Amino acid sequence: MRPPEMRRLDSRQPDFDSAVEALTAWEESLDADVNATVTGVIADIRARGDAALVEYTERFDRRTLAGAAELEVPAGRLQQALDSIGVAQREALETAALRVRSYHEHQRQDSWDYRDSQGNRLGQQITPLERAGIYVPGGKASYPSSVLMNAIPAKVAGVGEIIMVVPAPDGELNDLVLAAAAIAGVDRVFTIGGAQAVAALAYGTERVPPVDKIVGPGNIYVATAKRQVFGRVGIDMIAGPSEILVICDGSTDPDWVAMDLFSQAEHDENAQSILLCPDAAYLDRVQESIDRLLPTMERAEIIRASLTGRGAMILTRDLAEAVAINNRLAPEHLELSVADPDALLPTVRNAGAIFMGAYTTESLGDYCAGPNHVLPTSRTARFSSPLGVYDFQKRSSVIHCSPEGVQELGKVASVLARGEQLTAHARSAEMRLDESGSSS
Ligand code: HSO
Ligand code: ZN
Repeated sequence: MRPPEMRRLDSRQPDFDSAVEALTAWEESLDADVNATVTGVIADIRARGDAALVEYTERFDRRTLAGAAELEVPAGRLQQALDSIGVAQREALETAALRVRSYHEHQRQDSWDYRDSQGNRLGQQITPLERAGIYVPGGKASYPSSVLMNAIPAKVAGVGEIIMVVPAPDGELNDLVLAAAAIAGVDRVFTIGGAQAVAALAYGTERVPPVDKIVGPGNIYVATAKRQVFGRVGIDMIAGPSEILVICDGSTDPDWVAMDLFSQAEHDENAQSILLCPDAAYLDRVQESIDRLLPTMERAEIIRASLTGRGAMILTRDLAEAVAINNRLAPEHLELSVADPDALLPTVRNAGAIFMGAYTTESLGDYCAGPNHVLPTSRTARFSSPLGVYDFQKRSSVIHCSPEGVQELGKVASVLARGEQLTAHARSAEMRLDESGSSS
């Protein structure tokens, strides 16, 4: 196999701006057929509930079911999975879970209030969602680490019940996924997938309880279904292919950098790995590492397709320019593989997660450092954040006016309401004023 030549760009080249623009070109195809199919599936689940859910599951997952009861994984099965996996896997999952929990505990928001100068109390009350649904894909992207990353923030937020759905093609279930669910504190698991699972979570069936929010990645049918049920329930985000952008000053072992680029490339042919460095000779050295290491990789074909398709090496004038380009691309993961990452950190505006220094490979963040690995992709890091406890907590405003405190507010509200010709608003405020007759 010929080694992959990554696209080379130079920030001094005349068409550099449009070359960077071209790197961002990724649109999840909004397929009209998929959209129509999903609309049909959702309508069917709403109309026929469990009966439809059983039919779709039999058809798409090649199963024979006696009834909807068989779609729920018995409670004891999670513990059984946990007992069945190897000690090393179990200990690693438990360590990761502990660390992810500690990190997310820092994110918990508390209710607050204060008193204004007139004695009114104003505040914000935090309430966890009652029920959250977690979608876990079947097949090659069925990651136990993602079960931890989705369920633990919900648990820390205090969500009342966590419902997980995961398809079981041919009846096969991944024990590591079930073990992770047990460790994370998932309450109920259903072996359903696709748009039908999203519809069941959004609307509920006789068997599957309706949830308030659906999180977790999935294929185009799942993503389309999440878009369609949004509004009825909350959703986390629509995740695009994984992305890594590495900024190097030339001091990191090029083999390390090559492997970090591979680590996201191996997720998917459409994943994007980009390297920025002000030293052209160093880019050559990383390319040599890629050529040498790629044949040793199990997922060599996927990595090759990703690196040659959407990957790039960019020669920059200096590190400051590298950060400026990063800010334009707003990647999911940014590695600052430089001797002094703290010097660059304050200049980073857009990145889902920032990995500091040569030792902090992104893969540690994927599994066990503590922060969440569900991150904004496709440049959405410009305006959105990692999945967190705040995604499972909501806020209610609290207003408590005293008899004295209402006097000034009542006058202000009355004037504004009359300006809007909303007389009932005005009078309800005025009735509470001392000088008003209470029925005027
Ligand atoms: N890097 C992925 C998450 C993951 N990696 C799961 C390994 N397992 C998110 O972009
Ligand atoms: Zn990963």
